[in-house]
Amino acid sequence: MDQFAQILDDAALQAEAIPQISLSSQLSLAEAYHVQDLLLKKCVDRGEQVVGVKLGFTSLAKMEQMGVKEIIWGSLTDRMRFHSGDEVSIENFIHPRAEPEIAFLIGKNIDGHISLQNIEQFVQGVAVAVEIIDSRYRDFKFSLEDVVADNCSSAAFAVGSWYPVSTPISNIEISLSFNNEMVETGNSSAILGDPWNSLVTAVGLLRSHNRILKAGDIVLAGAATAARFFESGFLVEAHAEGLGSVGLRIV
Ligand code: OOG
Ligand code: MG
Repeated sequence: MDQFAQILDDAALQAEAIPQISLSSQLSLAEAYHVQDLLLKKCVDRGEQVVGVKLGFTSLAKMEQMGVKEIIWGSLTDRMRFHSGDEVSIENFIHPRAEPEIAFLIGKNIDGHISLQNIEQFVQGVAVAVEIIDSRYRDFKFSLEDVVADNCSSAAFAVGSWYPVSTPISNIEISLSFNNEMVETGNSSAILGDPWNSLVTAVGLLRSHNRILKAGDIVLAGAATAARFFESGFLVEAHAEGLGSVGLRIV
Protein backbone atom coordinates (compact mmCIF):
# COMPACT_ATOMS: atom_id res chain seq x y z
CA MET A 1 0.00 0.00 0.00
CA ASP A 2 2.89 2.33 0.71
CA GLN A 3 3.83 2.54 -2.96
CA PHE A 4 0.41 4.04 -3.72
CA ALA A 5 0.79 6.58 -0.91
CA GLN A 6 4.22 7.48 -2.26
CA ILE A 7 2.93 8.01 -5.80
CA LEU A 8 0.07 10.18 -4.54
CA ASP A 9 2.38 12.19 -2.28
CA ASP A 10 4.83 12.82 -5.14
CA ALA A 11 1.99 13.80 -7.46
CA ALA A 12 0.73 16.38 -4.94
CA LEU A 13 4.20 17.78 -4.21
CA GLN A 14 5.16 18.03 -7.88
CA ALA A 15 1.66 19.06 -9.02
CA GLU A 16 1.71 16.39 -11.69
CA ALA A 17 -1.23 14.17 -12.55
CA ILE A 18 -0.99 10.39 -12.27
CA PRO A 19 -3.12 7.56 -13.73
CA GLN A 20 -5.92 6.28 -11.54
CA ILE A 21 -4.82 3.48 -9.21
CA SER A 22 -8.00 1.58 -10.13
CA LEU A 23 -6.84 1.23 -13.73
CA SER A 24 -4.11 -1.17 -12.61
CA SER A 25 -4.98 -2.36 -9.06
CA GLN A 26 -8.21 -3.21 -7.31
CA LEU A 27 -8.16 -1.65 -3.86
CA SER A 28 -10.97 -2.32 -1.39
CA LEU A 29 -12.44 0.73 0.34
CA ALA A 30 -10.66 -0.27 3.57
CA GLU A 31 -7.35 -0.49 1.67
CA ALA A 32 -8.01 2.91 0.11
CA TYR A 33 -8.44 4.45 3.58
CA HIS A 34 -5.24 2.69 4.60
CA VAL A 35 -3.42 4.36 1.69
CA GLN A 36 -4.93 7.68 2.82
CA ASP A 37 -3.57 7.04 6.35
CA LEU A 38 -0.08 6.33 4.97
CA LEU A 39 -0.26 9.46 2.82
CA LEU A 40 -1.25 11.59 5.82
CA LYS A 41 1.59 10.05 7.81
CA LYS A 42 4.06 11.28 5.18
CA CYS A 43 2.68 14.81 5.54
CA VAL A 44 2.82 14.67 9.34
CA ASP A 45 6.37 13.31 9.23
CA ARG A 46 7.31 16.38 7.15
CA GLY A 47 5.93 18.62 9.89
CA GLU A 48 2.35 19.23 8.81
CA GLN A 49 -0.28 19.34 11.52
CA VAL A 50 -3.75 17.88 11.16
CA VAL A 51 -6.28 20.69 11.71
CA GLY A 52 -9.49 18.86 10.90
CA VAL A 53 -11.44 16.78 8.45
CA LYS A 54 -13.60 17.22 5.40
CA LEU A 55 -16.52 15.26 4.07
CA GLY A 56 -17.09 14.65 0.39
CA PHE A 57 -20.14 13.79 -1.68
CA THR A 58 -22.70 14.95 0.87
CA SER A 59 -24.80 16.66 -1.81
CA LEU A 60 -26.45 15.38 -4.97
CA ALA A 61 -24.76 18.16 -6.97
CA LYS A 62 -21.31 16.79 -6.05
CA MET A 63 -22.27 13.13 -6.47
CA GLU A 64 -23.63 13.79 -9.93
CA GLN A 65 -20.67 15.91 -11.00
CA MET A 66 -18.08 13.32 -10.02
CA GLY A 67 -20.05 10.06 -10.36
CA VAL A 68 -19.31 8.91 -6.81
CA LYS A 69 -22.28 8.21 -4.59
CA GLU A 70 -20.78 7.39 -1.22
CA ILE A 71 -19.90 9.83 1.55
CA ILE A 72 -16.14 9.97 2.06
CA TRP A 73 -13.83 11.78 4.46
CA GLY A 74 -10.27 13.04 4.40
CA SER A 75 -7.92 15.08 6.56
CA LEU A 76 -7.10 18.79 6.47
CA THR A 77 -3.62 19.97 7.46
CA ASP A 78 -2.16 23.36 8.25
CA ARG A 79 -0.34 23.38 4.89
CA MET A 80 -3.75 23.51 3.18
CA ARG A 81 -5.07 26.26 5.41
CA PHE A 82 -5.20 29.82 4.10
CA HIS A 83 -6.83 32.97 5.43
CA SER A 84 -9.40 35.11 3.74
CA GLY A 85 -7.77 37.45 1.24
CA ASP A 86 -4.60 35.35 0.96
CA GLU A 87 -2.87 34.89 -2.36
CA VAL A 88 -2.58 31.27 -3.43
CA SER A 89 -0.28 30.22 -6.23
CA ILE A 90 -1.97 28.14 -8.90
CA GLU A 91 1.37 26.40 -9.39
CA ASN A 92 0.72 24.45 -6.20
CA PHE A 93 -2.01 22.58 -8.04
CA ILE A 94 -2.63 20.34 -11.05
CA HIS A 95 -6.17 21.31 -12.15
CA PRO A 96 -7.78 22.95 -9.13
CA ARG A 97 -11.50 23.53 -8.65
CA ALA A 98 -13.27 25.60 -6.01
CA GLU A 99 -16.44 24.90 -4.08
CA PRO A 100 -18.39 26.68 -1.35
CA GLU A 101 -18.66 24.94 2.01
CA ILE A 102 -20.00 25.25 5.55
CA ALA A 103 -17.37 24.78 8.30
CA PHE A 104 -17.68 23.81 11.95
CA LEU A 105 -15.20 24.59 14.72
CA ILE A 106 -15.23 21.85 17.34
CA GLY A 107 -15.25 23.18 20.92
CA LYS A 108 -15.08 19.93 22.94
CA ASN A 109 -13.72 16.47 22.14
CA ILE A 110 -16.54 14.36 20.72
CA ASP A 111 -15.99 10.94 22.28
CA GLY A 112 -19.48 10.02 23.50
CA HIS A 113 -22.77 9.38 21.74
CA ILE A 114 -23.98 12.27 19.67
CA SER A 115 -27.03 13.04 17.60
CA LEU A 116 -28.62 16.05 15.92
CA GLN A 117 -30.14 16.82 19.34
CA ASN A 118 -26.91 17.23 21.30
CA ILE A 119 -24.23 17.93 18.69
CA GLU A 120 -24.38 21.72 19.11
CA GLN A 121 -22.89 21.57 22.60
CA PHE A 122 -19.62 20.23 21.15
CA VAL A 123 -19.32 23.01 18.59
CA GLN A 124 -17.87 26.44 19.11
CA GLY A 125 -18.68 28.12 15.80
CA VAL A 126 -19.94 27.88 12.24
CA ALA A 127 -18.60 29.64 9.16
CA VAL A 128 -18.61 29.80 5.41
CA ALA A 129 -15.54 28.26 3.77
CA VAL A 130 -14.04 27.98 0.33
CA GLU A 131 -12.38 24.69 -0.52
CA ILE A 132 -9.92 24.08 -3.34
CA ILE A 133 -9.92 20.49 -4.47
CA ASP A 134 -7.27 19.13 -6.80
CA SER A 135 -7.50 15.49 -7.72
CA ARG A 136 -4.07 14.04 -8.30
CA TYR A 137 -5.60 11.83 -11.02
CA ARG A 138 -5.50 12.67 -14.71
CA ASP A 139 -8.54 14.52 -16.04
CA PHE A 140 -9.94 14.79 -12.48
CA LYS A 141 -11.43 11.30 -12.95
CA PHE A 142 -11.52 8.66 -10.23
CA SER A 143 -13.33 5.76 -8.62
CA LEU A 144 -14.53 5.86 -5.00
CA GLU A 145 -11.38 4.02 -3.88
CA ASP A 146 -9.10 6.27 -5.95
CA VAL A 147 -10.45 9.47 -4.43
CA VAL A 148 -10.36 8.10 -0.88
CA ALA A 149 -6.71 7.08 -1.29
CA ASP A 150 -6.00 10.60 -2.60
CA ASN A 151 -7.25 12.16 0.66
CA CYS A 152 -10.46 13.13 -1.10
CA SER A 153 -8.73 15.62 -3.44
CA SER A 154 -7.95 17.91 -0.47
CA ALA A 155 -5.64 20.75 -1.49
CA ALA A 156 -6.48 24.07 0.19
CA PHE A 157 -9.21 25.85 2.10
CA ALA A 158 -10.02 29.08 3.92
CA VAL A 159 -12.66 29.64 6.56
CA GLY A 160 -14.52 32.93 7.04
CA SER A 161 -15.34 34.53 10.40
CA TRP A 162 -16.72 32.17 13.01
CA TYR A 163 -20.35 32.75 14.03
CA PRO A 164 -22.16 31.39 17.10
CA VAL A 165 -23.63 27.90 16.78
CA SER A 166 -27.13 29.36 17.09
CA THR A 167 -26.67 31.03 13.67
CA PRO A 168 -29.08 29.44 11.19
CA ILE A 169 -27.23 27.21 8.70
CA SER A 170 -29.79 24.53 7.86
CA ASN A 171 -31.54 26.29 5.02
CA ILE A 172 -29.41 29.17 3.78
CA GLU A 173 -28.26 30.27 0.37
CA ILE A 174 -24.68 29.38 -0.42
CA SER A 175 -22.76 30.41 -3.51
CA LEU A 176 -19.43 30.60 -5.29
CA SER A 177 -18.23 33.65 -7.20
CA PHE A 178 -15.27 34.27 -9.49
CA ASN A 179 -14.27 37.93 -9.82
CA ASN A 180 -17.53 38.98 -8.15
CA GLU A 181 -19.66 37.01 -10.60
CA MET A 182 -21.79 34.17 -9.24
CA VAL A 183 -20.82 30.89 -10.86
CA GLU A 184 -22.62 28.40 -8.59
CA THR A 185 -25.53 28.85 -6.23
CA GLY A 186 -27.26 26.37 -3.96
CA ASN A 187 -28.82 25.90 -0.57
CA SER A 188 -27.20 24.42 2.52
CA SER A 189 -30.13 21.99 2.82
CA ALA A 190 -28.58 20.18 -0.17
CA ILE A 191 -25.89 18.97 2.27
CA LEU A 192 -27.50 15.77 3.64
CA GLY A 193 -30.68 17.74 4.26
CA ASP A 194 -28.87 19.91 6.80
CA PRO A 195 -25.11 20.54 7.31
CA TRP A 196 -25.51 19.51 10.94
CA ASN A 197 -26.29 15.99 9.62
CA SER A 198 -22.96 16.11 7.90
CA LEU A 199 -21.19 16.74 11.19
CA VAL A 200 -23.05 13.88 12.89
CA THR A 201 -22.12 11.66 9.95
CA ALA A 202 -18.47 12.73 10.19
CA VAL A 203 -18.36 11.70 13.84
CA GLY A 204 -19.71 8.24 12.95
CA LEU A 205 -17.37 7.72 10.00
CA LEU A 206 -14.36 8.79 12.05
CA ARG A 207 -15.37 6.52 14.91
CA SER A 208 -15.29 3.52 12.60
CA HIS A 209 -11.68 4.52 11.86
CA ASN A 210 -10.84 4.93 15.57
CA ARG A 211 -10.58 8.68 15.27
CA ILE A 212 -12.48 11.37 17.15
CA LEU A 213 -13.04 15.05 16.55
CA LYS A 214 -11.11 17.12 19.06
CA ALA A 215 -11.48 20.65 20.40
CA GLY A 216 -10.03 23.02 17.82
CA ASP A 217 -10.68 20.75 14.82
CA ILE A 218 -12.29 22.22 11.72
CA VAL A 219 -14.86 20.16 9.81
CA LEU A 220 -15.90 20.95 6.24
CA ALA A 221 -19.42 19.61 5.68
CA GLY A 222 -19.08 19.05 1.91
CA ALA A 223 -20.03 21.31 -0.96
CA ALA A 224 -23.66 22.17 -1.66
CA THR A 225 -22.94 22.89 -5.33
CA ALA A 226 -20.77 21.47 -8.07
CA ALA A 227 -17.10 22.56 -8.07
CA ARG A 228 -15.70 24.95 -10.71
CA PHE A 229 -12.32 25.29 -12.41
CA PHE A 230 -10.64 28.68 -11.96
CA GLU A 231 -7.63 30.41 -13.40
CA SER A 232 -4.74 32.54 -12.25
CA GLY A 233 -5.88 36.09 -11.56
CA PHE A 234 -9.27 35.02 -10.22
CA LEU A 235 -10.74 36.18 -6.93
CA VAL A 236 -12.45 32.99 -5.75
CA GLU A 237 -15.08 33.57 -3.07
CA ALA A 238 -17.68 31.56 -1.18
CA HIS A 239 -20.72 33.26 0.30
CA ALA A 240 -23.35 31.99 2.72
CA GLU A 241 -26.44 33.83 3.86
CA GLY A 242 -25.84 35.23 7.34
CA LEU A 243 -22.21 34.02 7.44
CA GLY A 244 -20.57 36.56 5.12
CA SER A 245 -17.92 35.63 2.58
CA VAL A 246 -14.42 34.23 2.36
CA GLY A 247 -12.10 34.53 -0.59
CA LEU A 248 -8.71 33.65 -2.01
CA ARG A 249 -6.75 35.47 -4.72
CA ILE A 250 -5.30 33.03 -7.21
CA VAL A 251 -1.94 34.14 -8.57
C1 OOG B 1 -13.65 14.90 -4.02
C2 OOG B 1 -13.90 15.81 -2.89
C3 OOG B 1 -15.37 16.06 -2.64
C4 OOG B 1 -17.02 17.65 -1.51
O1 OOG B 1 -17.20 18.73 -0.92
O2 OOG B 1 -17.94 16.94 -1.89
C5 OOG B 1 -15.60 17.24 -1.77
C6 OOG B 1 -13.72 15.58 -5.38
O3 OOG B 1 -14.81 16.02 -5.79
O4 OOG B 1 -12.67 15.64 -6.03
O5 OOG B 1 -14.73 17.91 -1.29
MG1 MG C 1 -15.45 19.82 -0.52
